[in-house]
Amino acid sequence: MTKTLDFLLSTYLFLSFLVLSSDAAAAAGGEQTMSHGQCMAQTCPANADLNQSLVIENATPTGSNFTFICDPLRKAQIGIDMSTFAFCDKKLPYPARARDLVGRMTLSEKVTQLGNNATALPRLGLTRYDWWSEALHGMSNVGPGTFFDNLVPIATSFPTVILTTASFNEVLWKSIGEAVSTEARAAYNLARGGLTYWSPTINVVRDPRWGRITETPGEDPLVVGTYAANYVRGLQDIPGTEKTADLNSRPLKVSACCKHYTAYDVDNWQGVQRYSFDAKVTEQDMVETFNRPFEMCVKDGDASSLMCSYNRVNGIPTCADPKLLNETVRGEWNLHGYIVADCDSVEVIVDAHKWMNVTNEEAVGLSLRAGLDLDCGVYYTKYGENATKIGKVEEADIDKSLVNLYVVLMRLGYFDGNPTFNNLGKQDMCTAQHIELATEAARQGIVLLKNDNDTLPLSTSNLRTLAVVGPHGNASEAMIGNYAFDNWKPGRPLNYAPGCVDVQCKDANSIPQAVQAVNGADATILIAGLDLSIEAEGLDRNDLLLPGNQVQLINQVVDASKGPVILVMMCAGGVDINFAKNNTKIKAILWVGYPGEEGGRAIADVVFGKYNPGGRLPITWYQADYINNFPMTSMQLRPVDSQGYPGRTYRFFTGPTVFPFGHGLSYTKFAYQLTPPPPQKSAITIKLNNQQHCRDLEYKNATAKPQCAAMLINELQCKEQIQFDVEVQNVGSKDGDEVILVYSSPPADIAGTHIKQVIGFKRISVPAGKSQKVPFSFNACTSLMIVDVGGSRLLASGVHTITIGDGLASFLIQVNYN
Ligand SMILES: *[C@@H]1O[C@H](CO)[C@@H](O)[C@H](O)[C@H]1NC(C)=O
Ligand SMILES: *[C@@H]1O[C@H](CO)[C@@H](O)[C@H](O)[C@H]1NC(C)=O
Ligand SMILES: *[C@@H]1O[C@H](CO)[C@@H](O)[C@H](O)[C@H]1NC(C)=O
Ligand SMILES: *[C@@H]1O[C@H](CO)[C@@H](O)[C@H](O)[C@H]1NC(C)=O
Ligand SMILES: *[C@@H]1O[C@H](CO)[C@@H](O)[C@H](O)[C@H]1NC(C)=O
Ligand SMILES: *[C@@H]1O[C@H](CO)[C@@H](O)[C@H](O)[C@H]1NC(C)=O
Ligand SMILES: *[C@@H]1O[C@H](CO)[C@@H](O)[C@H](O)[C@H]1NC(C)=O
Ligand SMILES: *[C@@H]1O[C@H](CO)[C@@H](O)[C@H](O)[C@H]1NC(C)=O
Ligand SMILES: *[C@@H]1O[C@H](CO)[C@@H](O)[C@H](O)[C@H]1NC(C)=O
Ligand SMILES: CC(=O)N[C@H]1CO[C@H](CO)[C@@H](O)[C@@H]1O
Repeated sequence: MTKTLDFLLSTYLFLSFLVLSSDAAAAAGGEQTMSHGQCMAQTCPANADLNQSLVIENATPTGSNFTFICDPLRKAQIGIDMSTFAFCDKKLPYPARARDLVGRMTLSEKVTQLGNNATALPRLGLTRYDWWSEALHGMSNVGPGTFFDNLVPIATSFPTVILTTASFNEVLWKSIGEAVSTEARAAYNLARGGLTYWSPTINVVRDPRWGRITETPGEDPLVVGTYAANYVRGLQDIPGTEKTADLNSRPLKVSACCKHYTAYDVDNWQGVQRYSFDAKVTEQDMVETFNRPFEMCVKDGDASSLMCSYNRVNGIPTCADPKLLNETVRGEWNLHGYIVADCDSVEVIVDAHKWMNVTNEEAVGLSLRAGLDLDCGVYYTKYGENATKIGKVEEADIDKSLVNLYVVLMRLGYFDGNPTFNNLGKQDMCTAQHIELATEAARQGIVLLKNDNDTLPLSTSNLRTLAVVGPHGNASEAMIGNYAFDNWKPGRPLNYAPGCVDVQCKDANSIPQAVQAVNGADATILIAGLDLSIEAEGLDRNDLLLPGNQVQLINQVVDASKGPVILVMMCAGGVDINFAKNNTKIKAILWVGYPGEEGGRAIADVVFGKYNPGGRLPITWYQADYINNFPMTSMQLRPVDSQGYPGRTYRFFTGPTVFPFGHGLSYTKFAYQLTPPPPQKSAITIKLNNQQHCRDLEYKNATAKPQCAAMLINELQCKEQIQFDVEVQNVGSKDGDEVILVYSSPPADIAGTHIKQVIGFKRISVPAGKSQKVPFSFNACTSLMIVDVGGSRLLASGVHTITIGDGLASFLIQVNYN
């Protein structure tokens, strides 16, 4: 019986995802050309241009007809012996080969290669290449570099990133990247996909109103950066070559891209558009919050691309800012790869920002000089040649950018082939293994927010009638009905009613039907929340409430239910559901994000106890009044006392929440113990030499300030490690997963610091009654770091606190300088 219920629920939800996904596709397609939404296509137009990649039209999955730029066999096809070009000489390093190639081009040929749609240069044996493909949570056809048709109709759609992040499982994050890149390589072999993917989205969620929370790994910079590094490594790394010393020759499976750099998290809020928004950002927030995930994506993930954003930062468009691009990304972080513009962001410099009234040619010149290599759009290709002729562009800047681009294509095997992947084909898309991984990601991400009296999991043995209610099932109604008539065993009805025609729930007319449906049911599952009509790219929220009459629907259904009510919240951003949290008839609440193509199965597994949930919220769920009198456009993370603005994220906000960052329950219970117990206070003593200078810090209590308040981390050796073991015991009666979150807090008297910050985490599985010892090791500089008002990274002296979990264990570390 469980199986039937599972199947019903899965099918029902699967259908709602079809609706969600096609909405996403429509929303993306319907927007201006400058936008690019991320979604999975389930059914796709055949906008086939078979010349986009180097594959012979009827190539087989075995790759027998697979070809590449320098393939000697191309002589028969194009009449050029490619081996006569030095850029095809495998003995030379990639940058030298790329310089040779660029050196053979005329200025106008060069310029044709600077847009995402890089045209063929038959004279040099170059074919057309579209750089724009997307793989946010599975291959997508949003970019023209990838398309689906009868040959490759579909790719595996993993849960949206915010839900996958809630698993707090690094291995899972990387595995998804690996599965996606395998499908991408297979699609490339079949001439349906590119090699360069503009994913992941790694902007920190600063404000709960942001429409793109679904795409991101949440509000903590370290969690976001850790997700980024893992997903990028999953996409890019070829086993055995990860450690290649020369990063300019490190082979790539596909190329990943960290986006959108930086301080980009206002889409369209009360008329403020990302295309003209000027984010006023302090250097402190930049280093500590906005840039940290990008730094980790480039340094730890070795991403081969980074995308600048639409907005300005402190007056300067990010895509034309030499400090942000050339100096920081290329200089300080040492990017090995190319920098790309968000689509048409060079154009918006002129048209939307009207920045310094620059001309088209000047915008192109300033962007190229700042370090922007590739334009997603046509500005570089359209104005690049004239701009050079009139002296707004140095041809040397074009050459440098083209070398960056071709080196990445060479690392991908675009010039020399990559036999490792030749056998990938149709049979590698949507494999049973990938679908299982998508299901597992949803299971691991789902968060149990409330579970009074252990109401979940539902036991099917005494469940005769189940009611499923909620606006998320629009398309599935007929299907559920059919199924119920045809296959549902007599005597065990499933009553389904949406209650509202859609998520916006503008009229209350169909609420009575939902109330009717729960009548007599032994349990009610209420599926509520948001969708892409409420929160999406180009669409920020104005409130944190359930839309329309959803609250009314929920309350009336709850009142009419005789059995327990389970509320399933489908949304990315947090929603104020205090009314439901407080309602004693709503026994359990689950958050399921937007759980991907296998989400229905995962939800059923959790509801009926086949899977014990262990996910944790990667964002704070604020109360609705949090955003009153506080514009989304103020970028500060810290409270602004003079204006009465509260702080943002768990690091800076001390007020009441609906559910805090890191919240998540289990069907079992865990106990923590530090083994062996560390001394009450450990000490790290760092001896300074007389070349080293102490840094001052503002203290709330000046008399508490130590003589040497802090040191610049750059000036320390930073060898000290903080090591401990946590013994996690499953003291309940069910096997389960536990996420162990570790935080540090700085000395209490320092003014203007974070309350606490995540320094690491691990997800483990512990059988009932068993325990597991989990070792942790943290670098003291990285993990106790604070960033001062000028953006310097410091290790402060004084007493720091390490907290494990929600205060389940903690100890102190005294840092001394002498
Ligand atoms: C691909 O290129 C060939 C030769 O250049 C041309 O004949 C054909 O029309 C092109 N196909 C498409 C779909 O553009
Ligand atoms: C790419 O550019 C070529 C011209 O070089 C054009 O024919 C083609 O339509 C463009 N493709 C896309 C997808 O924009
Ligand atoms: C870019 O960085 C390099 C090396 O750090 C520096 O020499 C050059 O002047 C910079 N260019 C611009 C335009 O900032
Ligand atoms: C841009 O041009 C407008 C109209 O000519 C002028 O009012 C404005 O001051 C100019 N802005 C800058 C930054 O030069
Ligand atoms: C480039 O300059 C030429 C000569 O001034 C002009 O005719 C042409 O329209 C310009 N092209 C663009 C795209 O502005
Ligand atoms: C749990 O069940 C007991 C006994 O039925 C009841 O008294 C109590 O109020 C319930 N608690 C909650 C939080 O529902
Ligand atoms: C829901 O279904 C109805 C009837 O089929 C349709 O008119 C309506 O547009 C659908 N709403 C959404 C959001 O798909
Ligand atoms: C929920 O309960 C809390 C604590 O009792 C109370 O402060 C809050 O006002 C209640 N909220 C709602 C929406 O009922
Ligand atoms: C300030 O710090 C000093 C030294 O630690 C301590 O004695 C004093 O009580 C503190 N004052 C306040 C108001 O906390
Ligand atoms: C399977 C397939 O398409 N094979 C083709 C590979 O290319 C050779 C030469 O062009 C053709 O003869 C094969 O039919």
